[in-house]
Amino acid sequence: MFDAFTRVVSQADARGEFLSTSQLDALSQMVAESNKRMDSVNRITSNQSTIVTNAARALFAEQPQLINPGGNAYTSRRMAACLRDMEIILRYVTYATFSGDGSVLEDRCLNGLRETYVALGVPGASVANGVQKMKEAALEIVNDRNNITQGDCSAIVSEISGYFDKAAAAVA
Ligand code: PEB
Repeated sequence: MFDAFTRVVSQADARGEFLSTSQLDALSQMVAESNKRMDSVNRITSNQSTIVTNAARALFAEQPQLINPGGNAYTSRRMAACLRDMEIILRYVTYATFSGDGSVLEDRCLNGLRETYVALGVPGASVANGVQKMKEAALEIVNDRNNITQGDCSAIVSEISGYFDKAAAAVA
């Protein structure tokens, strides 16, 4: 598991080189912009249950077969597992966002997830759809113009977006 700093250090160490100016510049930029990162994580974290619930509701409205008898989220036990899975994925997206590196998400959440879903008969494409809905909701909160000091959040938004996309692609 890396963060943005340890990843750069480990790459430089593997080559036996000092950190390059461009690496230092990129990390300085990241530090300079770190309030946006912390604020984004804080916003997603404090709205996590709303994000998960609304995304699940929208998913089941679109794909009611999931919650009908025979559907993969039918019965409270499976519904609970489904909501929990969405929450786990969102949680790892916040960890990746916080550390500025996707490896925690990849190694501890997505690795083997597709195979787990195939084995369980959980429809991966539906999970991916749910993840995309969480992405929309999360980014709306991160970008909420009524609540943030106006500024350029495009870099952090596209980084967060990439983590959700990675999660969706891993199970689709
Ligand atoms: C992954 N999900 C399920 C299981 C596991 C995971 C390991 C089996 C064990 C269990 O039931 O608890 N666990 C989860 C995860 C990590 C982890 C992401 C990462 C660290 O440790 N069913 C649907 C929807 C979707 C869904 C499309 C969006 O119809 C999910 C939610 N996951 C779902 C369901 C089950 C499950 C298990 C319904 C239960 C399946 C079953 O027991 O038949």
